[in-house]
Amino acid sequence: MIRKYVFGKMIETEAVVLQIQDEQLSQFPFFSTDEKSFSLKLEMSDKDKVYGLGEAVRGINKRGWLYKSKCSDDPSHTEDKNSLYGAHNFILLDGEVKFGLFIDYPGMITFDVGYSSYRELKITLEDFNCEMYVIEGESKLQIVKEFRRLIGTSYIAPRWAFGYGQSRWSYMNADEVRAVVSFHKENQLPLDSVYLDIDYMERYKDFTINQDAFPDFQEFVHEMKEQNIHLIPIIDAGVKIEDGYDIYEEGIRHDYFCKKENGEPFVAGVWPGRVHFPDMLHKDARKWFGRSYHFLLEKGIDGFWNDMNEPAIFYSEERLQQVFLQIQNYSNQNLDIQSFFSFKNLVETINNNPEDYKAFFHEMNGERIRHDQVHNLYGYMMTRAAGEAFLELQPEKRILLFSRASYIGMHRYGGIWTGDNMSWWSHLKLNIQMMPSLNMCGFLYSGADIGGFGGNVTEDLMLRWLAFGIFTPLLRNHSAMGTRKQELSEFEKLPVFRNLLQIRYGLLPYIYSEYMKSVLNHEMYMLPLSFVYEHDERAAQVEDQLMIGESIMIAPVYEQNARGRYVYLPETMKLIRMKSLLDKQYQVLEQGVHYLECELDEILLFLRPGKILPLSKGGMNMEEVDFNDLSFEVFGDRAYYKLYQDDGISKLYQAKEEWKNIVYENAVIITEK
Ligand code: MIG
Repeated sequence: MIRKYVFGKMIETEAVVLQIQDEQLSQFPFFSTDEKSFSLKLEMSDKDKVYGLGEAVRGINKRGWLYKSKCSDDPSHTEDKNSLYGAHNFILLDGEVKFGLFIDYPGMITFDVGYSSYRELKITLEDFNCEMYVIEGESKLQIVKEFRRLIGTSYIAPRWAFGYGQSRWSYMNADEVRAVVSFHKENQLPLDSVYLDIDYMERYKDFTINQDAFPDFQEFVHEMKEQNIHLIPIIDAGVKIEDGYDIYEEGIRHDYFCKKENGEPFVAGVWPGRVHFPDMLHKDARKWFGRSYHFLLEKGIDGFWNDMNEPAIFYSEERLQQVFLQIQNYSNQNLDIQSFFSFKNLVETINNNPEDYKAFFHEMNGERIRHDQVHNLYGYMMTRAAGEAFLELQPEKRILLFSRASYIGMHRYGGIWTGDNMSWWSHLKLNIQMMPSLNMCGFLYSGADIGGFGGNVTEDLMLRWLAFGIFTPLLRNHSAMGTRKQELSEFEKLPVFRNLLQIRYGLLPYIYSEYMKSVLNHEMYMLPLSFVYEHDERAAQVEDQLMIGESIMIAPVYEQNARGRYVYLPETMKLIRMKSLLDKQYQVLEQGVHYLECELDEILLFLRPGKILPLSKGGMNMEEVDFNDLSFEVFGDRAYYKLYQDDGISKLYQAKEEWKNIVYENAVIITEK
């Protein structure tokens, strides 16, 4: 049951796909306003839990903290923060009353989830123009399904994008990429893709190639394809200002860049130096920017990651000038301590400064709108630009696409990665806790930088992170310039990494089937336990185990030096302790809490009663995985599984979709169509 309430006149976000009649505002269940803002208040009981909010810090139950929906380029994902890169305005209250609430509003929202007062949920918007959807259902999962039906089917990634991807900021030339690929091949480490970070471009200009580093790019893409490796280039939001650069000149000629109040294009500084931001919210500009991906598509590229699209601003021309002026003033004074700190602050607040986001404008359907009012749509619309262009340019094929900034609605065009995390144990835990919240909001194809982006990884952290990462749809090892190298070639325990990746490729028939089911049925691929065991109070306390699809539960180890952990089983399950696809040990465990050992070279999988886990024999890349040569793990005398398969690359209507019933009875497995 979905109820829609319309307040004022919202700037259209196209987050929602269902047409719903709006209700009388007098029926709206919670509401309070003051002069300056628009806020909803709701009393919570002590036991109520709050889920949702997608990409956010802290636990699965969001209660007790304050979150702001404001796409932010902030590489420090510590628990004192309020915003990350995405703005996902869906929350689900689970208590005496149970409902979901989606606030469709492109500006900033504050979700005070029992932070100011533990018993109060308070949501504040900067103005009155928004649409709200109140969603009721029998269970949390039912509410999520309704919500997802409202916002439309999630993006479907090509199947090869479920393979292992290796990334680094940056592989500087073709030979560095070749070295990564040969190392994986020589050491029997599966690999499906290598990512190209900003240095593949000519001076960071979108839709160009650095000719010195990649002399014949098209040929190189081809060479990699022959080895079943997909190259995935990055695309940044800002377009370099440079005479003679076609994208810049086209943008100027057609007037497609965001403008300042005085009508001149807004200038920001990012990686390419001075840039203009394409007006992704302007229909024609969006079409133009999307079509520009053609430059790479025609060279055989079939995947992209969109970065810096909050949009990130290192500096604006105006701010820089102001700061320089003020610094001159300071330099003539004898600084007292107060002015020392304001001087320091002056420089530290140059990047991503809130004032700069008020200094440029979009044109949406002929109307001029100041950026801060629609801030959370920018990354969404950049990714939509690409997604819509792919539909036009390569209508038959799935193209890999994911973004850093996002808003609900973008989930129909691409996935996300969770940005610049650190090589910290706490960020492995954050990854575990964030995944189900992303799933609630429709971002099914998602994942974190495995091993951590910033900081220096250690072998044990890498092993534990990969042991979790093999369950996330996007499985990518990425790390920042200047950090310790993080490719698997850097580690001593190669055989263990090999086994972990082999397990991933073994699990692929299941992972892909469950992912596709969650797309097609508006369900979740990674779930908190309490979304499956709805009335189990104990399960609702568990924040570090997840259900993966319908057959299994996982309990990752995420603490340094831990050689095991406590695991809660909501029902009797069959533990499969895996060291490799061939080395498995089984143990039936009763409902309740168990301390289980888990060494660095193994993973723990828990199979539910009556369920089946299909496994392939693995492979060195997706092409080698035989999705028809399966073995089955079974728990119980009778068990059942519905397996989804398709060709993994065509758009759905021609992807040769197939459902197979796998039935286990009287000790035999039968597969039927
Ligand atoms: O300001 O392209 O999140 O994945 O490696 C940093 C360089 C810009 C941020 C992305 C990261 C990428 C990096 N980018």
